Amino acid sequence: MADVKGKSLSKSQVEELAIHLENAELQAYEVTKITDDFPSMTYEDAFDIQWEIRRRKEERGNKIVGMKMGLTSWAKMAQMGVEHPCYGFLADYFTVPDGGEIKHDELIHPKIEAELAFVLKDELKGPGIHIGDVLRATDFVMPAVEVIDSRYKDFKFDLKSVIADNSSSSRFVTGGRMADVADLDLKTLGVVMEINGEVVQTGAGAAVLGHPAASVAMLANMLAERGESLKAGSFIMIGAITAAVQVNKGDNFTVHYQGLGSIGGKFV
Ligand code: 0L1
Ligand code: MG
Repeated sequence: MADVKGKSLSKSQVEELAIHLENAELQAYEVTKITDDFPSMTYEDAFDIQWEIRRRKEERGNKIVGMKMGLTSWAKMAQMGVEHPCYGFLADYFTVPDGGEIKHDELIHPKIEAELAFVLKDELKGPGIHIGDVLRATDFVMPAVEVIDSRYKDFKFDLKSVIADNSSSSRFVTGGRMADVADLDLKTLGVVMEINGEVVQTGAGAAVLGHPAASVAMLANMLAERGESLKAGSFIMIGAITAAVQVNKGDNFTVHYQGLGSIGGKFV
């Protein structure tokens, strides 16, 4: 990612912006994108803010249960006017059981995305990780649905602002059947998303950077820029196979995964 090195924000500005964005998340209110007030902030500043939000949650006793990639489809990058995927972390309280209820009032303007999750059996440490490394290190893949909820008004942001906002992470559902990557054609694996019994989106795995494992490889390589890696046992959501769909209170959703079963939930 261009412009990833170098900082323009002080430590106290990073801390203030982390508190600002985390409060918006926890109390479910919108804010304007932070680059409006800090136009010279860098990608490194943006990741510093995200990692400070993560540190604050861990300090309060939350566990980090996984990672997610975002903006991994060329269509979504073009739609949002950004030029590179991003990553975020998944905290323990983001987890929703399959078929469970998601409280709409705890969120601002949630949307759902059909994704897949990879669970690793071996560590992946960049740089230079490629699809083959990911497939060799994968224990299994399984269905996942992400609920994104940008803290920015009307989902209007740029890439630096969205990275600082933990890439819009808020909730996720996982379940269905786990499968060995050797038994799947991940590029053609089809998904069908239904809301209130109506099909609203369909897609195939190749929507994610041409191959779902490419997303995990990119995450390992991006983490390496901060000296971090994906440890054995990591749970990683690869980014949206379908467009994100807005959901309202009372909506039920189900996503069917070719050969991997279905998962769903309800917004209450
Ligand atoms: O998970 C995603 O692909 C979303 C990342 C952030 C962008 C957005 O909020 O739409
Ligand atoms: Mg997503």
